[in-house]
This record gives sequence, C-alpha cells and structure tokens, in this order.
Amino acid sequence: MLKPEIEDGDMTLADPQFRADVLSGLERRPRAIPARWFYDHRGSELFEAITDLPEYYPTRTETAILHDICGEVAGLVGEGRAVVEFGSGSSTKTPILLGCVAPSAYVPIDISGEFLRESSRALSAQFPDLLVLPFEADFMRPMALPRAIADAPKLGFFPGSTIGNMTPLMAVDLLRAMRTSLGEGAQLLIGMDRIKDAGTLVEAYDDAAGVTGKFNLNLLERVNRELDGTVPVEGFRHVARWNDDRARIEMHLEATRDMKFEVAGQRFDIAAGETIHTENSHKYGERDARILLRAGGWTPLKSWTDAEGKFALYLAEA
Ligand code: AVI
Repeated sequence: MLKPEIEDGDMTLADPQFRADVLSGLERRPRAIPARWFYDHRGSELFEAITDLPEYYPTRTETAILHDICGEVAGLVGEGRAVVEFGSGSSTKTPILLGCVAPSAYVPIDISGEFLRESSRALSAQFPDLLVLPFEADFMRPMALPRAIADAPKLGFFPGSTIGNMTPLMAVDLLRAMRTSLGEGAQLLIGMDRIKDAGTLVEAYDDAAGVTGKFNLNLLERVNRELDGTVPVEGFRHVARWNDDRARIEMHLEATRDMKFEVAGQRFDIAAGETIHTENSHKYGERDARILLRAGGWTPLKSWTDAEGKFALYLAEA
C-alpha cells in the first residue's frame, strides 16, 4: 500500500499523478481525491493502527476466517499452485495462506517496489524454502507474470476487501484483468466485506479514538507537505456516512467554515459545509458478491463467513 514520495537528492518531489489528481479533484464538483493517495508513510502507519481498532472488524474477522478455513482451501486448491497476491503481502493473512496451501512459488504484486521488496524479504525469512518472486506492476491492468511460474496453475489472493474501494465498474475491470493475468485454470481467493447495519459500518469508519479521522485528514497534510499547500487542515472534519443506495461507506472531509487556500500555486475557495469525497468502501451481500465475481469472469466455488456474517471469503475459478 505504501507509496513513497520520489526522492531527488535533498528535495522530495511530489508524484506528478498525485498533483494532477489533487488539482483536478479540488476543481471538480462534487470535489473528490482518489483514496489511493492516503497511503504515504504516515497514512500507511495510520491504516495499520486502524486495523487494530475495536470498531474496525474487517481485518480481525477475515484473519480468523482464514485460520478456520485454510485446511479446506488447501484441499480445494490442490498442490503446487503459484500464489499470486494482488498487493504487497505485508499483511498477517499472507503467512496463514502460505503456511497451509504449500505453493510452488509466491508472487506478490505491488506498484511500490521498495515496499514490495521489504515485505518479500520478511516472507522469505519466514518461509526459507519458498520461491518468492516480488513483481512490481500496476495490477489494475492485465500483465505477463514472471516466466518462472509460466507453467504452474495460479491461485490469486486478494484479501482485505480492497475490491470494495473500487466502484463496481472498476471492480469488474480488475477481476477481468486478474483472470487474464492468471490464465487458464486459475483460482481466486478474495475477501469482501458484507452489508450490515449502518451503525456498525459507520462506527468502523468513525472510531471513538479518532484514528480514522487522522487517516482521512492526513491526506490534506500530505497535500500541504508535497504540493506546497496552505490548506487549513484544522478547518476540516472527518465524516463517514453510509450510502444505502450505493451500498457503500463514504468518507469525506467537510469544511467547517469558509476557507481560501493554495495548492501547487493554484487558488481554491471552499464554503462551510462543502465536502471533499476521499473514499468509498463498497459492501457486498452474498448474492451481490457472486454476481460481481461472475461479471468479472469468475465462477464462485465456495464462500465462508464468520458466525455473525460480517465478512466473507470467496474461492472462485476462471
Ligand atoms: C483498504 N481498505 C479495504 C480499507 C476499507 O475498509 O475500505 C480502507 C479504510 N478506510 C478507512 N478505514 C479503512
């Protein structure tokens, strides 16, 4: 997840795409900045802290499900598959899966090479006999995987309900890209957060300790740090709301007063009550998830959930 700033000697240069996304996002109405920009160093630390919060159930629930079902998954998947993880594999879920499916190789894919190499080193230390092949790429598009795993059947792994951060249209495109990249006979193990009562969902994204608020507001701090911004961060407040029509939690930054500020030399005005939309986290019911998988070219084989039905893991085949 971590996307480091670009270093150039002593100067830290902003990613040109970050600059373009922030400027166009502040210009448009409603205003919106893509959630991928949350994950600078501080943002990644705050996200780690979120995953331990009492209100944020997804991480611990998915981890517990994975522990419970891992043996069964290993039986369904068979031996000798190459596990291809979409994301750097830094989570505690990766060793659980690798420990029980006995893969022929492990290929974590991430756009941030530095973070990828770091987490791959840690995994190699934990699984010294496993062939670990970190692969730097944007997994939103189909890609040619390393030649070393060309002949092995693949098991894609996409935990964390990260698919929920995409619109359904983007999610279908991603599932199709994964299918193309993984090839014939592939399987996919994917986590999706379930629709549930709005109170539980909103609390998970607006915790009592205010960590998610800090995570959201850090985006503005990052704008100030990297884009020469003068955004009065204290003039914004974190808002998490359930959009029932779209079955998603939305995070926004709401202006608490009229403000003027500059970003990368451009001036902006924002009125009290206006928001900057920063994240969507879509939730899927059992049937919704199956329809999404099928639309993405995958046939659902089996799903598992926790006793309260909060979170689900799906195994699907190409
Ligand atoms: C990374 N992603 C799956 C998290 C989620 O639940 O949508 C990001 C997050 N945003 C606020 N809390 C957690």
